Amino acid sequence: MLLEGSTIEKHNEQRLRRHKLKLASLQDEFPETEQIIRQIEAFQVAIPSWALGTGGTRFGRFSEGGEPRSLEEKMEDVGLLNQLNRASGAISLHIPWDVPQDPAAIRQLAQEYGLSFDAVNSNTFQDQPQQALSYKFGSLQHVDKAVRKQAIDHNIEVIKHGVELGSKAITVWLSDGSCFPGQLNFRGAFERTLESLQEIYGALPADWKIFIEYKAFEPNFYSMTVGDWGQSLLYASKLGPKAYTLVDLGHHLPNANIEQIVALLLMEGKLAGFHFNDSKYGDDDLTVGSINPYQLFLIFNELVEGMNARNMNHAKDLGWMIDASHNVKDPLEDLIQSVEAILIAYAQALLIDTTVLKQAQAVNDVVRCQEILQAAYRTDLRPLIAEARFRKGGTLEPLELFRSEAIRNTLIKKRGEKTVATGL
Ligand code: LRH
Ligand code: MN
Repeated sequence: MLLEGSTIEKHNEQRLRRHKLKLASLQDEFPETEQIIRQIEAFQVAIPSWALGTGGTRFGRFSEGGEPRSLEEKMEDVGLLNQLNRASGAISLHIPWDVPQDPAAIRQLAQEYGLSFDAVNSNTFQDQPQQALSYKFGSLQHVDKAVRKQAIDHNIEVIKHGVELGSKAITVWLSDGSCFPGQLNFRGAFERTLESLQEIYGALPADWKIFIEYKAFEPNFYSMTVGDWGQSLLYASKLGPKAYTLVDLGHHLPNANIEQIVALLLMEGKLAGFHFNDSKYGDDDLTVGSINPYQLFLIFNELVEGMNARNMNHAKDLGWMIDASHNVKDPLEDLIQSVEAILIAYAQALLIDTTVLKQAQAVNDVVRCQEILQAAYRTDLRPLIAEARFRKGGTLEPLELFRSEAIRNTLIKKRGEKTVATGL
């Protein structure tokens, strides 16, 4: 369900004068606004195909209604998101939740919606109905070679699906680990997992990458076989130049300094990119920037500094993906807020005066350093994000338009109250 162009024009007309006033005051104060707007225009965030329905927890699931019933309808929703904010022009598929039955038709549909395919995700953390061997005790780490082979074959099959769609990377997140001391030989598990990953690495097309996603706990609660950035980097370094470490913001132990991890992975040229979300306790998969927006800003500060140090293309050289699950919010409203939070953190990081910051760091002027960072963080750059959207034909206020057009109601009329999307 795409919006009429006239609907967006009418929405923007009603807001344009107020928007231009706010924009002008920023342009007066900051000569770099034009540069920042252009960098925001180039920035695209991939939407997870598994987060277009209502998630839920083991305690319950409360559907919003009108959820996408197929990959085609999921692409329709991402197409709509992209029409609203012109910054969600990519979708990240999870196999087998979203198998492209007819790749040619799916590619055609993606073209119509202006979408590309970001990293594809394998799934050896659930047993599928027709599956021969169980992943109860792991997949690539499993003590049984036959189970490891089944998991390796699945990952190679996922790569094939990705190649058919034009994707250029596979994300491997393993739930593998142990729940009790003594259950697992850590060295054995690492060596078997590395050997398995080497077979998957060997199946990568020349221009592909493999993203090794780490996680501190859940669903295993004593050890995870890819439990932190160090372990993921160890795998990625032993695998080769096409292997990188993917940072899911919710996969750290409490109070981990994620921005420092990001700075060092970037320094090593081993940062794959991100699964953006937010959390207060565990892998809560909440809206990006909803709990700790300052941490997100500090992460983008390290990203901008580190990418510039390596002359990287901000928009293209890292994987910018959301990984969220919606328990009490409308999935599309949640994703609109998440993309906005990412673009705001990026814009604020671009506003940091890195020259004076380096000077203050060079003389250990700790107070000045904080003042320089927080001056950028405390600047409301939402008009720059809105201007970037507006220049690309998007809406000045995506959330307002989503609501004023009662899009969820339209989706419910079209799809029904009780539809359930595949995914988390
Ligand atoms: C694991 C994870 C991983 C996905 C899954 C949907 O917690 O972050 O990225 O495969 O969520
Ligand atoms: Mn993730």
